[in-house]
Amino acid sequence: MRKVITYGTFDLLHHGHVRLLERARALGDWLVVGVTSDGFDAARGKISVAQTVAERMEAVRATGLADEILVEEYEGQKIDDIVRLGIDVFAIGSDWKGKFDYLSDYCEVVYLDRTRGVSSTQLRVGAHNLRLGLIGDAPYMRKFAHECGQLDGVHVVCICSNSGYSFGLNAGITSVYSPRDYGRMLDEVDAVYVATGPSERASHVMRALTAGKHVLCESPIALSGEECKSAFEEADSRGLVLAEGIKTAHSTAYHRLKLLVKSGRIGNVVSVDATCTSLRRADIEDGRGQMPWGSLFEWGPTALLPVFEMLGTEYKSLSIATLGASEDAGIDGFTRLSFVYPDAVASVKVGSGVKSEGELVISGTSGYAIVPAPWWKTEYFELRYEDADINRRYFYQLEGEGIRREILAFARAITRGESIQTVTRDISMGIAHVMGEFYSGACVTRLAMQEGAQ
Ligand code: C2G
Repeated sequence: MRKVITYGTFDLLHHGHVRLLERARALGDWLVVGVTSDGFDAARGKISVAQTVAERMEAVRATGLADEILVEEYEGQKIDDIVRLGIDVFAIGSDWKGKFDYLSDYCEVVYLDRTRGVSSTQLRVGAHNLRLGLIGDAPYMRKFAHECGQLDGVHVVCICSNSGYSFGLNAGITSVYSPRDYGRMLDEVDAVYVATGPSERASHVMRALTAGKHVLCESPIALSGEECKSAFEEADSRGLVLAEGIKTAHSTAYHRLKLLVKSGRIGNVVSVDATCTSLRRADIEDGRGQMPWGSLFEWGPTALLPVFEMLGTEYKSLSIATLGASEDAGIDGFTRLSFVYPDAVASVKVGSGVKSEGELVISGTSGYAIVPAPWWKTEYFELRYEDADINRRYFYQLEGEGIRREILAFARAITRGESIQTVTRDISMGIAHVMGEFYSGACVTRLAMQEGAQ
């Protein structure tokens, strides 16, 4: 018996896939089809797959063309499968021409012509085709626009910013408005990404919502709990998606760490200590960025995320010490937040123009988790114990610093009604409340910061 094998994602199965399977089957007497696992696709950067592996396998089974179906889970598995199953022919579409020649050491390799005019990408675009407008001047908006370009069906059509002209041209965006014309931009889009400064952000969110547009807003959404609450109430009353953007929340390593801690792998959590700093002020001075924001506004939400996710938002007390902030709150250079919970403590340190070890440590009653710097975009963490023999290291690939997954979750929330599980309302409210405490001056000790000779 001549055995043939082929592999693929087979997302939203279409006649191009079916023709491929028919021709592969005709090459022998028995066809094995390897369907990629969700994790394997994510690892090879294919994250906008619409269906789960179970749905995709069912679609392949329903064609009646596969004699055997298996899941492809890891790089190199093709060799394992070919040897283990005694495969005679490996067949794959011509878009892979040359890429699998190395398999000819194990069996015959055949490239079959790809069917023109149909693709999963095209079908996915039909499923969600989102016109997105960006407003703000943050340097990372360029990265954001780039990541949108990596996804099917999400199109940045215009930008509203003071520095938008050159940025817009670079990103290939045709409509560029000044912030005065925000209303005109809103007319052109289905959804907005808001990354403006502290004093304007909440009003930009509100204007978009009242114009009936979905919003993805960099965290913090607002500078007080009440403002944040009314933004969510506005979104709910209009049936719109309002998502708070913290890219770390979409990082696979961070998410897995959270699951391990929640399942008790380090015992009860007694302390969460998160530090995030950058010297980005230097970039601002040489014109590469322009964020006259304080460190708490810039870094606070990211650093607060693990605190609120591990310990909740019901702390007993909060005290804030800040260096370099002017009396009207504004531009802090370094800020430390100390939380006391009924049975735990937490500390957050953030700095702009200050450098420290940007790590995350979660201490528990049986061990601790450590995420080395820069923990907010890590691909790696460790669980450590008194007995070092049982320490474990975990690695996960991070595509696009989590931004790509963040955009995808937002797009899916709009087009498919999927709820966003990453940054919950509770956390959004907790972050806005901390911002409120800081900007109102409650529980804040202000210290002068010495100007360093840089
Ligand atoms: N295909 C085709 N014609 C199309 C679209 C796809 O012949 N119009 C073929 C592809 O060439 C591939 C198979 O259908 O052989 C499955 O395609 P995808 O689902 O896009 O999977 P792919 O990403 O190509 O995965 O390990 C996975 C494999 O390397 C291939």
